[in-house]
Amino acid sequence: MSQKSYRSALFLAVLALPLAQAAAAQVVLEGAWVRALPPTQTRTAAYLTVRNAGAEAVVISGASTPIAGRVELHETLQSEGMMRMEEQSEVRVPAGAAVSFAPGGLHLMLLDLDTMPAVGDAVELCLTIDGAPLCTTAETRRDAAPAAHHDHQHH
Ligand SMILES: [Cu+2]
Repeated sequence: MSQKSYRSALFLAVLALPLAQAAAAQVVLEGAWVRALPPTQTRTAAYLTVRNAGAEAVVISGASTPIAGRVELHETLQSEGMMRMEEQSEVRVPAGAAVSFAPGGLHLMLLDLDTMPAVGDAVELCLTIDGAPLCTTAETRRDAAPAAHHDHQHH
C-alpha cells in the first residue's frame, strides 16, 4: 500500500466510528410504560414508541430491565380467532419512521421478574439499537394511557 492510500484508509477508519454511533443517536424512545399485573405473576409486558429521526433504518435486537431476568421482543398475532405471541429476533425501524410497541401488537415481554412493579413505579427500560443500549424510564400502569378510559364511562 502506498503511503498516500494508507493515510486515507486510516482517516476513513477514524471517521467510521462516530458515523456508526450517529444513527442510533437519532433514535428517541417515547411514552414507555410497564403493565402492572397481580404480584403473583412472574411476567408482564412493556410498551413504548421508538422514533427514528435518522436518515438510515435502525434495528432493535434486544431489550433489558433491572427488574426482569430477561426480556424478549414479542408480537401478538391473531390466527383463526386465537391470540398467540411470537418472538421476534429483531425489529426494524425505517428512516424517518416510528414503531409502536402497544397492547395487541408488538411488546417487550419481561420474563423471570424478581418482583412485579407497583402502579406508579419507575422502571428503567433499555433497548439494544444497532448494537448499543438506549435507555428510558417507564411508568408502571394498570392500563394504557388514562385518556383511553372514557370508553368505560356511562352517559
Ligand atoms: Cu409476549
